Amino acid sequence: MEKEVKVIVVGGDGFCGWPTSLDLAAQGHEVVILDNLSRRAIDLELGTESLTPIASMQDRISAASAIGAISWSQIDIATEYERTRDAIDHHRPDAIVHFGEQRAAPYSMIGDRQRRYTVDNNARGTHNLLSAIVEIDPAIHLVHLGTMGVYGYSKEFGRIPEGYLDVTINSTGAETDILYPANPGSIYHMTKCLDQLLFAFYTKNWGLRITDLHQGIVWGTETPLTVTDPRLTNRFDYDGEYGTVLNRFLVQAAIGYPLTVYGTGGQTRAFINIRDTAQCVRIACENPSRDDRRVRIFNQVAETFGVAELAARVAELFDVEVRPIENPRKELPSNELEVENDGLLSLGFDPLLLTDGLLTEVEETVGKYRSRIREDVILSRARW
Ligand code: NAD
Ligand code: USQ
Repeated sequence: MEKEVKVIVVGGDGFCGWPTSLDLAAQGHEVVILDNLSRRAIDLELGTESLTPIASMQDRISAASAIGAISWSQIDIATEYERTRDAIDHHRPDAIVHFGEQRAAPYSMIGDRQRRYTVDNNARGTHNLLSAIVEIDPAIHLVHLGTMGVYGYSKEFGRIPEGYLDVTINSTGAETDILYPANPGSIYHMTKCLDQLLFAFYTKNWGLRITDLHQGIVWGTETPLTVTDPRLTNRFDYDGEYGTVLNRFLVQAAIGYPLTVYGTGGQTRAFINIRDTAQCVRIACENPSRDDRRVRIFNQVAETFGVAELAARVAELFDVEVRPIENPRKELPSNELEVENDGLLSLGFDPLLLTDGLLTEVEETVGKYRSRIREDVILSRARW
C-alpha cells in the first residue's frame, strides 16, 4: 500500500465526495470532511430529493467508522474563512481534496440569485482554501475537482491536452505552451475557469503544489463500499438541474418516460464512472504533484460518447422510447471530442468502461427506488 496520508475532503457529503472519502479511509488514509450541507439545502430549495434515501451526515459518519478513520465538521469554506483556516491548521493535512462547489450548470443559469450564489460560493471557497494553505503550510497538496467544460468540448485545437496547449508565436516563431484557452458554457463552468487562474497565480507566487482534475460527466451511483451499509448509500440525482445525462436516462427508462435528448443529441462528452472518481482522486492524493512552478492538470475521464448514442443504447437495452426535446441550453448542436488522459493512466488509473452489464447494475439500483421517482422534477427549469 502507498504511504498513509491525512486528507481533508471539502464537499465530502456530496455525490463524488462521499464515495471518495470512504475509498480513501478504506485504504488506511485519515479523512476529515468539511461540508456545509448546502447540497441538501438546495434540494429543499428546488423541491427535489436524491433518488436513493441518504442518511444524515451524523449517521453516515457513525456507519463509516467500520471502514476507517473519518470525521467531519459543518463548515462553509466560502463564508467562514477563520473556521476553515483553523480547521486546516488543527488537522495539518498532507492533502486537501476540494469538491466543495456548486456544481450544476443548469442551476447556475436559473436566474440572478443562482448566478450570484454560484460565483460567490465557488470563487470565494477556492480562494479561501488557497489563502489558508499559504498561511498554514504551502507544502499542503491541493487536489481540486475541475471540469472538462473549461476547454469547451471542441476539436478546434485537436485532441484536448491535459491543461496546456503547445503554441507557436507568429511574430517571433517561439514555441511555448499556454493554459488551454478557457471556453465555458455556463456560469458554473465559468467559475472553474476562474479557479484555474487562482491556481496559476498561487503556484507562481507561493509555489503551492496543486493538482487540478478536469473531470468528465460522472455516472453510476454506488461503489463497493457504499453498498456495505444502508447508511453509506450514495446520493443519486435525476432532476433537470442536478441529474447528469446518463443517470437521468436510466431513471427515465425505469418509468418508461421517453428519454430527454436535448436538440439533436449530437453533443459528445467525456464520461467517468463514480467508482473511478474515487480511484483517480485517491491516486492523485497518493502521488502528490512535485511541481511547485505550475499547476499539474490531469483529465479525469474514461471515454467519450455522443448523447444520442447513449440514448440509443439505453433505449435498446431497456425498451424505452427516445423523444428529442428543444435544447434548453446554448451549446453546439454537435461536436467531436478527443481527450488525453495519460497523466492518471501513467499513475495506475485503470478505467471502467461503460458496458451493458454496468448499465444494468445501475438500473437495478434505480429499480429498487422506482416508487420514489417523481416525473415532475425531470424537465429542466433553466433556459439559456
Ligand atoms: P455535489 O453537489 O453532490 O457535492 C458538492 C458538495 O460540496 C456538497 O456536499 C455541498 O454541500 C458541498 N459544498 C458546496 N459548497 C460548499 C461550501 N462553500 N463549503 C463547504 N461545502 C460546500 O457535487 P458532486 O457531483 O459531488 O461534484 C463534486 C465536484 O466535482 C464539484 O466541484 C464538481 O464541479 C466536480 N465535478 C462533478 C461532476 C459530476 O458529474 N457530478 C463532473 C465533473 C466535475
Ligand atoms: N443532456 C441531454 N438530455 C438531458 C440532460 C443533458 O441531452 O436530459 C445533454 C446536455 O445538453 C449536454 C450533455 O447532455 O450536452 C451533458 O449534460 P449533463 O447535464 O450531463 O452535464 P453538464 O451540464 O455538462 O455537467 C456535468 C456536471 C458538472 C461537470 C460536467 C463535466 O453536473 O459538474 O463539470 O458534467 S463536463 O460536461 O465534462 O464538463
